[in-house]
Amino acid sequence: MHISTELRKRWAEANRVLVLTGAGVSAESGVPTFRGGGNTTVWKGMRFDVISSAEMIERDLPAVWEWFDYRRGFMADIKPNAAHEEIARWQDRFAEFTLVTQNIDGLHQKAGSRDVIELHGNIWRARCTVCRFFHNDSSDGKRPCACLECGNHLRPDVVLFGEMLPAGAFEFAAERASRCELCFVIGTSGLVYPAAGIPEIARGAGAYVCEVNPELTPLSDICDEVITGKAGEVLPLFSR
Ligand code: BV8
Ligand code: ZN
Repeated sequence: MHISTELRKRWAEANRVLVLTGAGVSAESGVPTFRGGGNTTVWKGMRFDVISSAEMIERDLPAVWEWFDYRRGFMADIKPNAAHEEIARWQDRFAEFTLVTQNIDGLHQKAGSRDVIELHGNIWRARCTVCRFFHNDSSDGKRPCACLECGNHLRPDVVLFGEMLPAGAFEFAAERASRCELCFVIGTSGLVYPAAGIPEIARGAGAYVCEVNPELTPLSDICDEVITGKAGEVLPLFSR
């Protein structure tokens, strides 16, 4: 687990830095990863991109809630790890720092990160299937059984497979990626799009791209540097 002098130099001189995270950054907090994006069977023999899909909301919303309530159950008392804490420190170190996550667990925010771009939503929020009502139940953990505005069904405020990302979220992340000098790709298998396209945009715009992951991924080839290791062990090395 080594940080090159090249990376240390760029780290010391950078003003505009972007970080993209995936499930791997929460693995050391006890959140199971998806082991390779959509086609893993995760729930009652159903593939991830089936139970977490737009079609399933239409076909069987209670089943979708069952799946998300199960995950909320074990996510309720998980804590941020050293990787989340280190990334939170970076936001005040660089003139322009952008944190983009695919994670819906809210651990970056729990670690103190502000303005987190949640590309795939947040498991602690619910929204109405008809009107624009939102309910953030990270406060009391209880979710109303129907929309308090119009009485229609609520659904998890997460982006499911086949659904568009939150308006402007990807565009803002892509814009920041196109002007960053240093881009970190931490704990993602790089299989789910358009999120996996962000490091490609940064690379295309001349940024130095560094991957932190115990394994190689499809994104490793576009990286200037690959640090093979766990995020919770590698990231704190930067502030040492
Ligand atoms: C869309 C929320 C437009 C829900 C999620 C282009 C090409 C191919 C397919 C597509 C394409 N464009 C669109 C698609 C379809 C699809 C897609 O990408 N499919 C994949 C499976 C091929 N994309 C979509 O549907 C997206 N929407 O494109 O809209 C549109 C709209 C209508 C019609 C057409 C187009 C929406 C995708 C978002 C889906 N929602 N999550 C929920 O959680 O239930 S995705 C979810 O899975 C996560 O958010 C994340 O994105 C992904 C899991 O990936 P990772 O986070 O990387 O986790 P994974 O387990 O795979 O890997 C973990 C990594 O960590 C590993 O590499 C491991 O080695 C490493 N690791 C382990 N421990 C550690 C570690 N690293 C560091 N430290 C450690 N300790
Ligand atoms: Zn409503």
